[in-house]
Amino acid sequence: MSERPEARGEPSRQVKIEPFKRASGGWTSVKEVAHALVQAHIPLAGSQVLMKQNKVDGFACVSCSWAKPAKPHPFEFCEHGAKATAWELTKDRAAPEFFEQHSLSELEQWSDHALEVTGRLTTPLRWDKVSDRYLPVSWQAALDEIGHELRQLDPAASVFYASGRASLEASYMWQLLARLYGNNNLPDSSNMCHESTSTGLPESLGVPVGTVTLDDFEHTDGIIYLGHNVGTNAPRMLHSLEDARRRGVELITFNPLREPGLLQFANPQSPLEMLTPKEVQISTQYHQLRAGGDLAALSGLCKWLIEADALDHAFIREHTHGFDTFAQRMRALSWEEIEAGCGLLRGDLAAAAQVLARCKRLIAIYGMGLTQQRNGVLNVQMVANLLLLGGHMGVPGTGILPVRGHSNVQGQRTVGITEKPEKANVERQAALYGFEPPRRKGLNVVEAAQGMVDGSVKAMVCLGGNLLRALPDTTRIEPAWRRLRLSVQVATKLNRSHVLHGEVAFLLPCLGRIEIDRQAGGEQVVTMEDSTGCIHASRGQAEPAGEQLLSEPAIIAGIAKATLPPRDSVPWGEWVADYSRIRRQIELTFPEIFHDFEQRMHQPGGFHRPLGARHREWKTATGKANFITPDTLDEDPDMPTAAGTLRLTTVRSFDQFNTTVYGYHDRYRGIHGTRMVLLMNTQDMDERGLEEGALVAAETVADDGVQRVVDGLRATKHDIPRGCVAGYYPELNPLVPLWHYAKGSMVPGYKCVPIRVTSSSA
Ligand SMILES: Nc1nc2c(c(=O)[nH]1)N[C@H]1C(S)=C(S)[C@@H](COP(=O)(O)OP(=O)(O)OC[C@H]3O[C@@H](n4cnc5c(=O)[nH]c(N)nc54)[C@H](O)[C@@H]3O)O[C@H]1N2
Ligand SMILES: Nc1nc2c(c(=O)[nH]1)N[C@H]1C(S)=C(S)[C@@H](COP(=O)(O)OP(=O)(O)OC[C@H]3O[C@@H](n4cnc5c(=O)[nH]c(N)nc54)[C@H](O)[C@@H]3O)O[C@H]1N2
Ligand SMILES: [Mo]
Repeated sequence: MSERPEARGEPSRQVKIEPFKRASGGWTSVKEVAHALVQAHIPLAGSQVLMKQNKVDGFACVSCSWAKPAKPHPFEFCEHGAKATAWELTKDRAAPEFFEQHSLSELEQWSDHALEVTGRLTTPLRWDKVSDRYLPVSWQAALDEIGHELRQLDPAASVFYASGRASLEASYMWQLLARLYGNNNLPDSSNMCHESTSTGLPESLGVPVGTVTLDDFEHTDGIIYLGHNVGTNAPRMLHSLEDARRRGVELITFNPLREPGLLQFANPQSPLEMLTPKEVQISTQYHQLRAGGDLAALSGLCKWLIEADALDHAFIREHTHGFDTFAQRMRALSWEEIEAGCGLLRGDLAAAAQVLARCKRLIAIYGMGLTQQRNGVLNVQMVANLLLLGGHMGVPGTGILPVRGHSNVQGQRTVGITEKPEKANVERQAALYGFEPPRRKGLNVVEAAQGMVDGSVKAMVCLGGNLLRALPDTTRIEPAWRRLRLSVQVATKLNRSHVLHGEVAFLLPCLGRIEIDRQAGGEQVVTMEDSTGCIHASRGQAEPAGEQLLSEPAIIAGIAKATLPPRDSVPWGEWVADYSRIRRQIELTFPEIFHDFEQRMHQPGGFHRPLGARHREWKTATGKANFITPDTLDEDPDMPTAAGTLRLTTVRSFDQFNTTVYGYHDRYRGIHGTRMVLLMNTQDMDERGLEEGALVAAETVADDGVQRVVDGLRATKHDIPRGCVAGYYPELNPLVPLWHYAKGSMVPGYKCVPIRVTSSSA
């Protein structure tokens, strides 16, 4: 099956592709903010809500998970944050009249952008088979029927998915609902994102999350930056990078694409720079390795450091385990295999290693380029190895920083949303609530998808997200999704995971985080955890998008009451009336992290969760930080060697938040008016006789008997290493086989998929 290049419900657009020449940020960003507000029909005068973004007593941005400083800038938001705010506060509504006019089979033809741009959902909806429409239903009737359906099913056949936006309060209730119901089927977006981190780091460092805080940026003298597009996906972090660079900190980047945010930055929020736009060079070295080449590149760096004896011997002796085996393996590697593995020259790696050797305090930062690989767990552990060689852990200015995705994805795991019961303090929950929690490991995202395909999963209950578009193998998952008995979606905006649905289907509208959440006990505050392990409060500021919207905690409580027998120890209604009661339960369940929760959450900048590795206390099996010796340099053990095979990496554009497509301008990559592109190396295009803009199809190279094709892509010359191509997520997800996931973490290998380019039949 192939994807349609254009979809209904969209005006035709002019396609323009041109190189981006300026620094990222700057005046364009400011104009874009205004444009986003106007487009969402938000008067500029009403944009004072933005002044509360990421502020003490304000709300935490719903876009990325970057830290919120204790002393915020006057405008503590970026262009994307402003866009995300405008997207949530839009005056447009997908009200019952809209659903009256459009059947779901018609809406199936609409693009992701066209669906979401219809506006906020306002009423609980139930799919009506006869008219093939979502029709309004009362909350009580919806909840009763959902409860009835869930009670009929074997708990093993139901899945409770969470995208990473819901608060700690909602997340805690969500995991308790699943466990009281009888399963650990609690996959979340982390399974497609930083699960490689949560799997790799506990073994290496005894922590499941990053160790770097904002303060560390002030004390470091070197940064290694791998597989993350900061200018697009965590722009506020550019403040920290900019400050560090002004102090002369070296910043070495490894990325197959030359991302402008990592090259130059003009701070659009600094009035001085607006007048005299002085750009800061962000990367002092930029290495365009081939997709999937990080294991080899990191091994090259480690080999150089070991052979040059640029090591912190005292630290290695006192604090680590496994160094000799690791060093031996690194020494034994040949430069030829390293060069072949990463596509970089020995000299390039040596130049980078020389800088690392000089750094007294080094921070390593990484994103999806490392985790969404078949050896994603090993990638993460190699980053830890590199830091351990120089003792860059547990003193100010050092550490590892996985840049998380959704604004509370890290926190959801912290309060128990995980398919692994041993990570959720279930014993304490058993004692608190007097029940026997399920002990069998639940389903992660890939396993849930496999379950849908083989028919063993019958119900998908989703707290946000757009799983159907986020998952790999779209064309195999879609028919499976339609075979579900029950699909329940708690959401703010319409997306494809709602338009396709199960036999019994509900779409339940919820409040967004920016909205005022009024309950019986008054206006409520919620909490979340950012990428630096910092937990802080967020208070909604805007009037709700509709009278019928319920908060996520209220909806979860409603589903729980309709599904589970009453239990005195779990007074769902009282918890919803006053969220501090939920926080009390979180504190009782996870006291080490959340003691004195209610007092500490309001501190400016929030409070940090305790992490042993931050002070060289190693909660690992050996009691030390462990060097993990890689058994391979290959990103992908199954990478086909057939001639003409290219490595496809799927990335985000400047104009999207995951599956939410705001628009069609990937400003920094100079691609406008379309997302159906394949960014190719000039020689790879010439070799295939492709002219600029030629329409092609991409086909996955795999021998599992399934044909995976996306047709109607425009081949476009781009600065990318030979043998690699790039394109957009989620349009290219039909090319990613469901079994193409990381060893150990099962994160789909979205960043290195073997494809070939064939002629288009579009
Ligand atoms: N505005 C905005 N912000 C976001 C999001 C969004 O969609 N829009 N999404 C949020 C979420 S959930 C997440 S997880 C994060 C994602 O943030 P990122 O981790 O930046 O995600 P991607 O856009 O997928 O880009 C990954 C980067 O890795 C590079 N890359 C690709 N393959 C490789 C490789 O093999 N090796 C190396 N070293 N690099 C590689 C790509 O060129 C790209 O620069 O951002 C979060 N923030
Ligand atoms: N090929 C490829 N695929 C990928 C990736 C990739 O890099 N490449 N990245 C993966 C990653 S890192 C991630 S995190 C996943 C993302 O996967 P998901 O988290 O499942 O998807 P999102 O696009 O973030 O979800 C968007 C929807 O969330 C709903 N929503 C927004 N705000 C709220 C809210 O406050 N409450 C509720 N209940 N709903 C809300 C809206 O209805 C919106 O349509 O995709 C993964 N898929
Ligand atoms: Mo993510």
